[in-house]
Amino acid sequence: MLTVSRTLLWLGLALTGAPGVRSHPAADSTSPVLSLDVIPRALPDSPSGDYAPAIVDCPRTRPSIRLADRLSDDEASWVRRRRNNTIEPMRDLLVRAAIPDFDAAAYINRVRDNTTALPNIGIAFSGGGYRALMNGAGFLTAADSRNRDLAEHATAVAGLLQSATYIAGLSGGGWLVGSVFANNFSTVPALQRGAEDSPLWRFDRSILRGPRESGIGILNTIDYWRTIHDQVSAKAAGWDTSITDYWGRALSYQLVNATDGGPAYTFSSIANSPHFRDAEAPFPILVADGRAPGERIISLNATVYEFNPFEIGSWDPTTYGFAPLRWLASNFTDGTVGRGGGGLDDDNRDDNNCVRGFDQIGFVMGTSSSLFNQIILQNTTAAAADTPVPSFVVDAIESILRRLDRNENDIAQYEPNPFYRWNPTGQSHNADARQLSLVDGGEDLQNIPLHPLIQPFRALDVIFAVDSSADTHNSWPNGTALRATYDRVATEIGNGTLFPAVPDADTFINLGLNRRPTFFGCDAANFTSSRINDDDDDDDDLFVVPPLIIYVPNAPYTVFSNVSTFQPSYPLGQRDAIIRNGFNSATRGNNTLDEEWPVCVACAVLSRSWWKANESAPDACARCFDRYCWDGSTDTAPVRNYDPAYIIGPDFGSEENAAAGLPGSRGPWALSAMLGVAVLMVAL
Ligand SMILES: *[C@@H]1O[C@H](CO)[C@@H](O)[C@H](O)[C@H]1NC(C)=O
Ligand SMILES: *[C@@H]1O[C@H](CO)[C@@H](O)[C@H](O)[C@H]1NC(C)=O
Ligand SMILES: *[C@@H]1O[C@H](CO)[C@@H](O)[C@H](O)[C@H]1NC(C)=O
Ligand SMILES: *[C@@H]1O[C@H](CO)[C@@H](O)[C@H](O)[C@H]1NC(C)=O
Ligand SMILES: *[C@@H]1O[C@H](CO)[C@@H](O)[C@H](O)[C@H]1NC(C)=O
Ligand SMILES: *[C@@H]1O[C@H](CO)[C@@H](O)[C@H](O)[C@H]1NC(C)=O
Ligand SMILES: *[C@@H]1O[C@H](CO)[C@@H](O)[C@H](O)[C@H]1NC(C)=O
Ligand SMILES: *[C@@H]1O[C@H](CO)[C@@H](O)[C@H](O)[C@H]1NC(C)=O
Ligand SMILES: *[C@@H]1O[C@H](CO)[C@@H](O)[C@H](O)[C@H]1NC(C)=O
Ligand SMILES: *[C@@H]1O[C@H](CO)[C@@H](O)[C@H](O)[C@H]1NC(C)=O
Ligand SMILES: CC(=O)N[C@H]1CO[C@H](CO)[C@@H](O)[C@@H]1O
Ligand SMILES: CC(=O)N[C@H]1CO[C@H](CO)[C@@H](O)[C@@H]1O
Repeated sequence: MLTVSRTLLWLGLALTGAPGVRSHPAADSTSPVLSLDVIPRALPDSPSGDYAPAIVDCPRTRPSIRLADRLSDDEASWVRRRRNNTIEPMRDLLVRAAIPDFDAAAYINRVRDNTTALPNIGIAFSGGGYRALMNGAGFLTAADSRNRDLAEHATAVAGLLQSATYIAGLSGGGWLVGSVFANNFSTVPALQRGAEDSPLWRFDRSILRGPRESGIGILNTIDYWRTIHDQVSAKAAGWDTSITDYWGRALSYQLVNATDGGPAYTFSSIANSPHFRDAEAPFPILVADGRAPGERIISLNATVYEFNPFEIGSWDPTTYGFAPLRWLASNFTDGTVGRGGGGLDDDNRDDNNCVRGFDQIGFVMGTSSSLFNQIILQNTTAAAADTPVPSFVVDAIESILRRLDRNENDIAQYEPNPFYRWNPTGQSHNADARQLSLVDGGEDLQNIPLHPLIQPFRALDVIFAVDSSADTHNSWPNGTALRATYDRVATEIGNGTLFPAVPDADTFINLGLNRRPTFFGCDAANFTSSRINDDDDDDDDLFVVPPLIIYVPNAPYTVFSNVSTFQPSYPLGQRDAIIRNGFNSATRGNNTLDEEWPVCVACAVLSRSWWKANESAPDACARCFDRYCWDGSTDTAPVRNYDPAYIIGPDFGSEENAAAGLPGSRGPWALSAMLGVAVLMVAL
């Protein structure tokens, strides 16, 4: 009876999120009474019920850091279930592609129980602010078989999301992935529709002004910032804060469909959401870079950290460990929490307690995109007169800057450092630092989050890399992100990762590799191939060949989607037009640019499987590979100007476009639209 009422009390507290609750120890262990199946834990999982983390009792099995010498047990068992769930969608996708002279259904049936032979798919969304979010959202729309009304046009990639094991995002791409997973694995069209009385995906209103309303009623700019300021102050009472806290909170209003941007939502609680629990969605990963103490410039030598629903950590030898994300900000020392004996600290406090709620989802998204702290900074420190950010926020940020040093304004502060005194390789840069400083995942130029996806333990066969980087003077990508990853794998910190060769920027532009999808690493035989036997008999030996990369660059299919990285707001018509442009990129204009595009995607997905089985690809695939694979040739003539023209023609199907003030809008826009029609009519 006593147990029951205590359980109910705990449940009540947990569900109402009463501030300061110290959870019953059993709650976080694998007690049969309080197992996950029984407790309907939802996403707003922070024990404070608000933005601030809270001190709680440690679970019976104390959280600890593990070596990065394998997948975590949680991930490994989750992935087993996920891969099983990808079989049917993948079969549908491959059958629909109808590769001539190839029976995809029979093939998948044959390899379904062989994890080595069954294609293992990842998707990566680059950084690039709202541009990256929107362009990536177009790809995601096409890849999601739940968008049935659009799926008939998206035959090449529809169901790719359902077939993928991993999905990674960085900075603006992380907003996309984070927003989808924070909102119960919503589809992109649902996010575009938004929600009543909610600022969800209302990018027409600047993040500086804040929303008109947020669940509870009308907000004004002062109330908005006052709420954010109060939340960050509550956290600051117990933990170090940075500008990223303000930035992440502001972002959340647009990305998380809950009152005040869901202050109690954590990244680790994605693990409790139904789609993730049932492995019906891919494994989401966000990326940030580590900044060593005293370091200013982020180079390729920076440690790359990842956040996933179970862990935060790095595969790089400079950290080589993972902490359980849920317990971030507990006092880890050399991999364990507390002195073990339940000692008291100087303030007579029990230093063996644990902390939960630090991995707030907006803070994680803000960390991955900390470069955008600039949007707040440049507009707060500028002429206060017409800035919409109220002075009390400016003052708070100024005081953080004074504390930090102005050059560190892109930083997210993680204190205590979970990797304090953790140095299994002797190569750590920050084992002695109390703080772990993380910055925007794109600052090392690896602007596509490929690092987590090329880890040999994840054994991916193919990665769709959606690149919305602003590399050229006109904010189009030129392959810099791929080159950065290629260069890094060859260095010591690359630690055995592999990546296919990619050419220089001029070649990318001269050969048009950034104006159409391009496959890199098609020929597996071009790598010295061998196999790491992991000494068990479950057929998941690691092949020492990198995944095939399907590079999907942002290009002007139907709209000039090269909007400036720091543009703070977008009319909804422009938002939707850029998303459609990304859709047209993923589908080659609904196959109008290449009716064999679905065959070519299917060939790329199966390519590594055929190679592993020593089988040759069907003839139709050879034609695809001729067309889409980079064949190693270069054209390094210096590019003076890269001003790509429409690949399809202006997206005049929507009147919003013309109204949205897009580049070349109104007069010229309408004119080019009419010209487009004329050209089409002549062509027909
Ligand atoms: C694989 O998925 C099927 C449903 O698609 C299910 O019936 C089966 O139990 C699953 N197998 C495993 C090992 O999870
Ligand atoms: C989440 O999505 C699932 C499946 O689409 C749905 O059944 C469930 O009601 C949703 N949950 C919430 C809280 O919206
Ligand atoms: C947003 O939340 C509202 C209220 O909970 C819900 O009805 C709606 O489906 C949600 N929309 C999305 C896109 O998550
Ligand atoms: C990166 O680290 C290597 C040694 O590990 C060093 O030789 C190189 O100079 C470093 N590069 C930069 C840019 O710090
Ligand atoms: C962590 O250690 C610091 C410094 O000793 C202490 O102030 C803090 O209370 C500890 N936190 C917890 C949750 O025990
Ligand atoms: C390619 O992009 C990089 C930045 O990522 C830029 O410095 C370089 O000038 C660009 N080169 C060309 C030819 O566009
Ligand atoms: C976008 O690219 C076009 C050329 O392709 C260029 O004319 C335009 O100025 C660019 N817009 C931005 C914002 O850079
Ligand atoms: C392709 O189909 C989608 C979905 O119907 C549509 O929005 C888009 O405009 C089409 N693209 C072209 C180039 O017609
Ligand atoms: C699984 O597939 C791999 C690669 O094709 C092959 O080497 C291995 O023999 C297969 N295992 C079984 C049990 O068929
Ligand atoms: C094959 O590998 C070599 C050596 O890494 C590289 O230079 C070449 O570009 C690669 N070819 C292709 C087509 O990737
Ligand atoms: C709303 C606003 O003032 N936005 C400005 C913030 O700062 C950037 C960079 O200086 C400007 O481009 C925005 O217009
Ligand atoms: C393949 C490879 O080189 N792996 C190394 C990665 O780093 C750890 C820690 O330094 C080594 O133990 C691995 O051998």
